[in-house]
Amino acid sequence: MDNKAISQIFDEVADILDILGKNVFRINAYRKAALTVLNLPRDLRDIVDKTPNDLPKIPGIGQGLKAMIVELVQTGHSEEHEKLKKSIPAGLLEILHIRSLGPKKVKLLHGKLGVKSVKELKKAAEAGKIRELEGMGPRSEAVILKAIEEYSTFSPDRTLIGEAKMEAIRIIEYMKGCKKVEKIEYAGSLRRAKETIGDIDILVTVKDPEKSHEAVMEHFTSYDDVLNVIASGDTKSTIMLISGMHVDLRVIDNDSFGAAMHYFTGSKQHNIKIRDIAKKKGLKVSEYGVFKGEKLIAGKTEEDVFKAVGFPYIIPEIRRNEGEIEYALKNKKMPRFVELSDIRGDLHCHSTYSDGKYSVEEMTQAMIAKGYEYFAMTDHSSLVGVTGGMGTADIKKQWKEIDKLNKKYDIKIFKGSEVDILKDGGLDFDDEVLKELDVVIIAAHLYQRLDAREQTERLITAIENPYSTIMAHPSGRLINKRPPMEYDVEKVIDACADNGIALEINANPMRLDLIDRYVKIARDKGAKIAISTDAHSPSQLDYMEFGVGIARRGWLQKNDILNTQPLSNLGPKLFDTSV
Ligand code: DGT
Ligand code: CA
Ligand code: CA
Repeated sequence: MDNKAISQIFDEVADILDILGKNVFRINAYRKAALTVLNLPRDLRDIVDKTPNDLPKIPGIGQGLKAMIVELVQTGHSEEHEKLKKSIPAGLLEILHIRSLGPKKVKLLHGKLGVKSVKELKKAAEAGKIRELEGMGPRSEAVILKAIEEYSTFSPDRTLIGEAKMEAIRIIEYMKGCKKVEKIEYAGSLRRAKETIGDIDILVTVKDPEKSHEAVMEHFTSYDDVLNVIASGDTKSTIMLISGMHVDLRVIDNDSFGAAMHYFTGSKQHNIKIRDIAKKKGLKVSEYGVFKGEKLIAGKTEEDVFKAVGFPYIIPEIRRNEGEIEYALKNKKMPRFVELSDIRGDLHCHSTYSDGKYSVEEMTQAMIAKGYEYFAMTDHSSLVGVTGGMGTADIKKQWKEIDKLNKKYDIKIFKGSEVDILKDGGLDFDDEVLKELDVVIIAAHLYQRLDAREQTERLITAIENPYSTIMAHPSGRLINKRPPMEYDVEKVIDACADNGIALEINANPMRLDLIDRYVKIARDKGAKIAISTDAHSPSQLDYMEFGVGIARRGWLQKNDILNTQPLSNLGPKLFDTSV
């Protein structure tokens, strides 16, 4: 169990205590501990296992909670937590996921109306019962109904790709510790770079197939983070991790590995279509290979499989039966899609000048460590008050710092800002500041719930501002947490294309915004794309791979993207360019 999981449990305990109306100090102790644990630079597993004497040194966490940390690390659960969970209806914790509802309101709804689940909540709201409660009214009732509707579009049982990828890498590293394992790869939706992942699919080949299956499966089911072994067989096992994720492991024959990779990478729709086309040619495609009659004619590699059925290699990210098969048949050759190694800079990041945790110099060094030629320093403007943005004096101070760093280091730092879009479409810096900036990222953090017509107009006004350069996270959604803003997306993309504004693919796994479908539309309409991490710390620069995944899902090639260009193509101001 990692720090994040432990932090979530502390938060959940605080929520339950809050719903139960328990002592505020106790509730706050859990809340504070949740934050401390989340921001801890060291992994708690490491501390508990290797240097338990460091545990008492963590500030702000009492004795009892430290014991709970040890219990969580060593057993994967806590008795106190389990006991508390049983003391309230399970549906109440689910209601907490609905926007606008915290523990206090959940307690009220449960206490006064007997609401125990999202379904019952909806019924109560529709019956007009919520408006009658103290502190509520017709407006809060309408907000709750809208929030329930949003919630129904989320899939809370799916994991964000960032988290799933980390779990997959960890378990693959662990499996490599088993001497019998030869090849090991992940397949499924993770390989297709889908934004959320149902379960992780891992395929292996083994040495001495006759007698190794058992050892490999034994190793797999003994993994540290296993909560349950769901199924355990000779060629396939499924485990459930402490994080709640399921992992399938399959042992595959060497001669079938490519066919199995193709089959288990999916998508299912893609597989079905390929199989149908093969059938018309008198071939049979399965997870074991491509067969002509009884004879295996391909299976070792995915390339072989595609070739045997008459296809060029199709990258996993676009295997969705959404035109890739027709394209491949018609053109006999696929485009070369953008790759992570094509990225030469990052055009959106934060420092201590706004809500980042690291100085401009530390971010600069991190960008250099990534091997980048350039990056844009883009702290928030002041309107995002909660996060502490920059006023005019702050940004001028930052420019001086950037000038110095540009001399000191061998990387180009663009002066930028993530400038908030005001309600009327104006921007949150004066022109005097905007005209000095190399990169003006326009971002709608506030007023996300205007009606669609007003929102479209507002965004287009900001896009038409002559100083704007990139539109940040265009939909504003947070996956499984906040729905996208409502507006006419195609009109906004047209405005970006017409005004030379790049649309951002925000690579943060919580956002992945623009979505793949609109990436493709933006490209077709001739708009530029920037893939940016929006990093608030050096480690978040690694998010770039998820942004590139979305770009590939949207069929982008290197030259569709701004930050694949060499600095010499970008000019002193980012947009003196015709990429
Ligand atoms: P997920 O786990 O929901 O995020 O999505 P996937 O695509 O990883 O789906 P999963 O784990 O159920 O199965 C992995 C792949 O196996 C899937 O993408 C395609 C293949 N597959 C699974 N079931 C079938 C099936 O009934 N027919 C065909 N043709 N392929 C299947
Ligand atoms: Ca899967
Ligand atoms: Ca699966």
